[in-house]
Amino acid sequence: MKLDDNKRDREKYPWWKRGVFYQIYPRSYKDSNGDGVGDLPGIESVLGYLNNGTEKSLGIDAIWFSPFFTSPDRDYGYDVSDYCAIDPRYGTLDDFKALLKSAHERNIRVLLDLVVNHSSDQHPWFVESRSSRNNPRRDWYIWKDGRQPGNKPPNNWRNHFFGSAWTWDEKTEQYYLHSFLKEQPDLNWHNSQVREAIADVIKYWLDLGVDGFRLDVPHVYCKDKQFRNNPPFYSLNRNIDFSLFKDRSFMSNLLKLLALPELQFKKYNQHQSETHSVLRGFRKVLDSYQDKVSVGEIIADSLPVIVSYYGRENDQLHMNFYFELLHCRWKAHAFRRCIQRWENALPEEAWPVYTFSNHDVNRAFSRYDQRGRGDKRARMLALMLLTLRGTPFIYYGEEIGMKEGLIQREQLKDPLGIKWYPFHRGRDGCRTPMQWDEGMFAGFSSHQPWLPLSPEHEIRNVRVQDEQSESLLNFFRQLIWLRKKLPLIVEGDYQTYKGRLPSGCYIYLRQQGDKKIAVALNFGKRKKKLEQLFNAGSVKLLISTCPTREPGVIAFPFTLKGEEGCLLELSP
Ligand code: TEU
Repeated sequence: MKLDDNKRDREKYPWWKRGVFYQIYPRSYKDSNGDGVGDLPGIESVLGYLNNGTEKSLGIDAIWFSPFFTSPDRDYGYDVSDYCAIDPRYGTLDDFKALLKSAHERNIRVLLDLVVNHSSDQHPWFVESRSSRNNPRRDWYIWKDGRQPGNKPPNNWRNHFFGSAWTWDEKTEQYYLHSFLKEQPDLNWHNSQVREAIADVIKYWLDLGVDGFRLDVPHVYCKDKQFRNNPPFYSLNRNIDFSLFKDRSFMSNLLKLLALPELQFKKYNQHQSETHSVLRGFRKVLDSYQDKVSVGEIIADSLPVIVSYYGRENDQLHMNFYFELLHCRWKAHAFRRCIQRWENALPEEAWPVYTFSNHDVNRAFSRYDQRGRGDKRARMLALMLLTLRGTPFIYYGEEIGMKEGLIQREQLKDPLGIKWYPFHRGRDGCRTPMQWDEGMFAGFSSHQPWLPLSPEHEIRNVRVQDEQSESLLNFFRQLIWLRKKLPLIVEGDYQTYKGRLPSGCYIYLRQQGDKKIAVALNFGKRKKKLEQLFNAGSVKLLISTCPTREPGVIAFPFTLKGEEGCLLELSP
């Protein structure tokens, strides 16, 4: 049967390729019951801000929620003790159903965070598993005898947060494996019952109407069956693409170096080939429903390795994050190369995802805020995020230019910060409460929030920026709604401008048939003159990051201001 054009387009560009995604960290979005912690009814009460169907709202199409499942919060939700229950601090299952219904009524899809490399040590599965060596669930986690002599840990694997990946259990006299905290024991993905149990979790939420999942560290699921020691970091046998390092910021490279206390190349405890079969299994479950999606948090220093998780002809994850973009230096050529690399690495059927911030890294605004340049740069980032070829993920608060929170040592919550302070202040700074207004608690809560507000919340908030036509918030809104009117932002090819350009400029073209738009970005502080662009006959400015620049037809030579980005429509 021949598909009509519309249907074929819908299949080639389903909702998750067209949509703009938004990540919410539920603890910090909106508190409805005055306990200083965000919750589901709170989120439901502000859905209209995300999308009310008009250009006065952000126009968000899908939300990814960081975990709100029952959790002892040793890793703030990333240690789940019941995959099918809502933690009472966030609300009830009925609250979730109501939130999902309201979101769907607003055409907002909902993605949950599937954290199944590990569970919490309080999960009944682990409680059973550790209760005795012959408990039927013993093999659901990874237990090993100590190495003799001396009863040392079974091998040299280290966890991602520092220290051995093995913890001794006094009662049953064996070690269990944890790739993160000792309160986050790793599930045994070689056990078929575990696979079935997690498939049931996935089905449980899909049956309730959830639209998909973000997958936490899927590359860590399967481990070497022989538990071989990892080779030292400097061994040659490594999947590292050193060219990636030259486009990363100094801080990112430094942190990478500081993370070397792991001092090993994680050859045997991540990126094992069996993991691909787990993901193919997930995909089959998702595909047995309609219109579901998965996005993976694959971390690797090699793009072919990341790309392998899309599977053959995309039979694994629908999308994978591209974290290189979160580490890029503020240089035109760094961004150009970084994006081109991803474009080159992806097979045709694999769909890109872009994001500049999430709950694990310093907020993009502050990363690029050197000498107070954050405001201009945040607008350029927004322009890139919403016009590159791929699905954009906005991190809550990014749209109002929220800054990284300044968290004192005694206020730290994140175990990573508590462990590493002052070398690494942890991840609390990017998880501070959403800023709704200039009130004492920023309209987030009526009570002292669980983390302090980030700086300048008096101006960096929704209420104030809603009223200013030139605010970052209104720039995001304009861009997102413009994007919806220009299908070629989704469907068009991506191509870097290869002609002569003034230094510090990066220009890319998005093209579909004879329709073309170009994005011209000046990363430098000084103005730059463009002589011509892609031999276009006439060029219309659709939107500029510079609020005083009027849209309309432009003539060449055209001068880009310092740290200005323009979205241009080209005609023959
Ligand atoms: O992150 C995986 C991960 O490796 C990062 O946490 C990284 O090591 C860390 O941010 C260093 O800066 C995922 C989640 O996104 C993270 O929040 C969880 O803590 C982690 O998994 C464990 O579930």
